[in-house]
Formats: sequence, structure tokens, C-alpha cells
Amino acid sequence: MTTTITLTGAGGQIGYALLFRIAAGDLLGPEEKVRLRLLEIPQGLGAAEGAALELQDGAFGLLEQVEVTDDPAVGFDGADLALLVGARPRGPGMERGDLLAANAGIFGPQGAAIAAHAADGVRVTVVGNPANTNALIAAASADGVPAERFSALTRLDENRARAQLAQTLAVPVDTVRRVPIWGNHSATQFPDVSHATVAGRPVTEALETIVGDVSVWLDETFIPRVAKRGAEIIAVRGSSSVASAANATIEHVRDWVHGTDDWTSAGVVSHGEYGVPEGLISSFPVRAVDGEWRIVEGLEVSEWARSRIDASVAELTEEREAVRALGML
Ligand code: NAX
Repeated sequence: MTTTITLTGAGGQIGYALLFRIAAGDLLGPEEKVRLRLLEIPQGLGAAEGAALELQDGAFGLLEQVEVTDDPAVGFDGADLALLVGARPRGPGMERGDLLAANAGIFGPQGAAIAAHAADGVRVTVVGNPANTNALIAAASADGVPAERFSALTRLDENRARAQLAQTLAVPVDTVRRVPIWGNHSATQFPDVSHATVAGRPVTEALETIVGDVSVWLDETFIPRVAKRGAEIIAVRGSSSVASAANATIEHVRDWVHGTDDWTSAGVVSHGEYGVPEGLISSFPVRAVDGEWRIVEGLEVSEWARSRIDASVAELTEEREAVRALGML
């Protein structure tokens, strides 16, 4: 079988890190052939074409075809999976409203092109920021494609949270499980350790002997560290997260397609779960079953967690209102 994958922003940094892993089979496994459609804006075509030449030189057995285009109708043609990575970054002096409007101008038409040209079962992952609201705009513009087929990346935040816990507890990262991200992929996000386990034991219990007052550590150290990790990477590296973002994107899409054996996090459409207003694309604890994200329901939410979730969801509501006020939703 061959899967058609459309990558927007293919000439950018994350695009470059993603392409070779997809071609090597990291996304869909060693049996599934892939056809890549690289969608860019005219200024990014050269970089995408260069990446396509390098893909050719990789002589990847799974890679059937690579097409580079700046036409969304061609780019999304027959797409089974769409990875929307290209976005407008915040420029100097740009207000939040300007950023939302600029991105609505990208994700609205892309949503419409997906509805018109992609394969029937298309699944869309939005990485480009502001990821949750961009996903909302794309979904709203994709007539006839269920909103459940759109999701926003918060897996990088979850991976950062699990890695911080593993480092603090001095344990292998894969023993730390169930650390969902709630809300927006932004500084208001809530990485939640309430139900997390380390080698089967509650993380909060394991933390007590190491950090002392766990709630103070969570509020003052852990949550800010995870929420501001992107800024930390920029400060240290001189450039934003790239390979870790590509890795999280691979894990997100692979899990969506192949299923999960435990919880993970993704920005998915709310049907009112946990009091999140219907229609928002908010991050939740999720499982992937039969190619669909399923929100993990029935979890106990403490008053403290509730206030954290509410604050991030309030920001998502404001973003939706701002886009509506611009007449773009
Ligand atoms: P780059 O600036 O390196 O690349 C972006 C590429 O997108 C450029 O080549 C540009 O020409 C292209 N592009 C812009 N508008 C386009 C359009 N309408 N159609 C197709 N292509 C278009 O950024 P990069 O470092 O690759 O980051 C990409 C996006 O990921 C940014 O919005 C960034 O903020 C976001 N991130 C999201 C993360 C997440 O966890 N959700 C984490 C990493 C990253 O910060």
C-alpha cells in the first residue's frame, strides 16, 4: 500500500527534519510506501526543491514519489495524511490579533483545499502556531470533513514534561507514563502529573522524597520549565526546537494511525468533555483507537488542576473570539 502525505512548510526547519524520517519509515513502518507532496509558498520553493533532491539521493526504498508545489489544490491532492507545519511567525511589532489573522489567512484556505482535494479519510495534524486555533480554523473551513480528523500537536509538550520528570526522579523516561497536557500549546498549557506513574507507582509519591513540597515544586519549577522549554531552547541553541518537534510530530501521527497502548496528549475537538466549550481544539489526555482520537474520560480533576485547565481553555476561547471578530470563522 502507498500513503500520500502532504507536508506544508516543507522548505522550513521542521519540514527538513521530518522528511527524511518519513522516507525512512519512522512514521508508518517499514512496509508502507509513501508519496510525498511538499507544499510551500513561492519564497520557500527552492528550499523544498533542494530537500526533494536530497530525498532522491537518500535512495529510500519506501519513497515512491516526491512532488513540490505552491498550489494547495495540487499539494493536497489525494492526501491521506496532511501535516500542516508551515505558518506565519510573529514578526516584529506584530500584535496577537495580527498573528491570528495572518494564520487564519493560511489555514482557512488550506482547510478548504483539504476538503476539496484530499482523500476521504484524510487526517490532519497542525504543528504551525498558534497550533490549536489554526487547527480550529482549518477544520471550520473544511466543509464535509469531520472536525475529529483535525488535531493539533501537543506531544512535544508531553515529551518535555515526561523528560523533566524522568530527570528529576533519575529514572528511564519510558517508565514515566500518563502525563497529559491540557489546553493550549502555549505558556498557559497545563502538564498534569495527577495521574502520572513511574514504574507503576504514583509520580507524586515518588517526587515527595526528592523535591519536598510537591505542589510548590509543580507550581514553581515543573510547570514553568515545561511551558517555557521552547524559549529555553531558543536561548541556548539560538534557534527554535526542530528535531524534537519533528520527533513529536512523527509520534503523534504514528499513534493516530496505529493506535496507542496508553494515554498520550493531542489537541482535539471538544464535545464539552471536562467542561471545555464545544468546538474548541484543546489538548486532552487521549488514546488512539481504530484511527481515531478518544478523549480519556472520567478522570478526577482537583480544584487546583481545574483552575489551571480553565486558564488555558480561557485563552483558547479568547483566540476563537478574536478570529470570529475578524470575520474569519
Ligand atoms: P520555518 O520558518 O523554518 O519554516 C516554516 C516554513 O513554512 C517556511 O519554509 C515557509 O516558507 C513555510 N510556509 C509559510 N506559509 C506557508 C503556507 N501558506 N503554505 C506552505 N508553507 C508555508 O519554521 P519551523 O521551525 O519549521 O516551524 C514551523 C512551525 O512550527 C512554526 O509555526 C512554529 O512556531 C511551530 N512549532 C510548533 C510546535 C508545536 O509543538 N506545536 C513546536 C515547534 C515549533 O515551534
